[in-house]
Amino acid sequence: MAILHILGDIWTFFATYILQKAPYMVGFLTLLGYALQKRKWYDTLAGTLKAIIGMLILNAGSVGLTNVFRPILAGLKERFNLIACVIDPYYGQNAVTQGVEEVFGKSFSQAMTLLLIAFIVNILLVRFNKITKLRALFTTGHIQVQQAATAYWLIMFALPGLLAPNMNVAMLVVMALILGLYWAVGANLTIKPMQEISDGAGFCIAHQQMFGVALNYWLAEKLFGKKKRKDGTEREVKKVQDIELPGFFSIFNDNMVCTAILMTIFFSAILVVIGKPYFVAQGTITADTNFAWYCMDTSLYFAVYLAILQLGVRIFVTELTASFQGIADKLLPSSIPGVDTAVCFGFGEPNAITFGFIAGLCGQILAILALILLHSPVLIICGFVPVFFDNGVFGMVANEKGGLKATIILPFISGLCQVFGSALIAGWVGLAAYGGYLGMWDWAVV
Ligand code: ASC
Repeated sequence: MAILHILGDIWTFFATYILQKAPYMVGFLTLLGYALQKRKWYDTLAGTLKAIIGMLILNAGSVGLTNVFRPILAGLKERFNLIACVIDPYYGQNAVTQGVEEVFGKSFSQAMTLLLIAFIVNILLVRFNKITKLRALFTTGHIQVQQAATAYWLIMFALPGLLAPNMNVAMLVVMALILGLYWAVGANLTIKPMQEISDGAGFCIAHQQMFGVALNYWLAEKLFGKKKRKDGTEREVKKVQDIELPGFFSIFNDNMVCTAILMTIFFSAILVVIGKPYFVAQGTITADTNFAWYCMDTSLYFAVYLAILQLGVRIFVTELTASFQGIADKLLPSSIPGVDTAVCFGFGEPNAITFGFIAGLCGQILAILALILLHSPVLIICGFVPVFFDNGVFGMVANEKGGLKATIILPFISGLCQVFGSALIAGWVGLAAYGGYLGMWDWAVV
């Protein structure tokens, strides 16, 4: 019995501090990979530390972006007293935790067990990749927790038969199979696009828009990519980086400057709509703060955190992919690590991220206006995470395959889909009543 107790404690520790914390999960995999390659202990230590620190830096960038810009978008809801559902992973998780007992009479305490079984399903699917053809291993625990929460709700809604008291085990097994399959298949779909963007860096995406990445990559090539015309000439693909802007506009070729200027215009407009009194009431600024300066200062942080995030990627990706060879050679043949979507922001054309974000935000705002005009019973508020992390990566793959036009049009359409899809699902399954829905592309559309 004591041994079971100890094993239980080890599992709880692993689940809490490693599996759910992406930097330490990546560190753990790096350690394991180098150990399997029998590297010298001090090289293993150095590589593991770099992997963890690189991921922590990436996190600092992505948390910074989210912390500064999420309250601004959510501020629209409070400022105008809207009863609306915010599409954001954290609001979504909150909504599930709050409502699940009331609606289904179940608590979410089985989440960790669900996570473990689903992760094992993912590992098995990859282990037997000769049959399954699936090679991607999920390493992003915080994403797995958010998805486990939303999947828990959606599956109970769709299969109410599983709610019977004697169906507990069946319910967990069904959920774990569906989630584990989604992780393995979804991440696998991103292998080709990510190899192309990163010149074969050896990772894929384990996040919340994997089907979206595959679809946008495919659409960009089909609709905007290179094509032989009837007269034998080839349709040119003009990528974001191919555009030589003249005079003053040439400063937009520099990603930091481009991001800073565009975000200052966009976020200042939103901040002005919300108005200074709201931020004074929130205690963010005082009555004598110069509001124009505040708008500029806040907006510039977009470029700052994006640069931090990209630095983190450069530090950890090499370590993870070099060490993962050990895992792919010894434990899971031909496997590839699936990482946070922000990792691809360290590769490819950085301005494509900014364009994708802005186009996606325009799509979302237009869709929200349509919901208001059509008197939709569910109103949606943009969440920063879906609008930025989904559409940023869509912009990137669209640019790679279809150039500038694809970089603007595809994320714009994605923005529409995120809002309309989330309004439909969140309203239908009853999550909108609890104020939030996950809202990331796969979970709004697929
Ligand atoms: C998400 C989520 C985050 C971000 C982050 C992006 O879906 O929950 O915290 O995206 O993973 O780097």
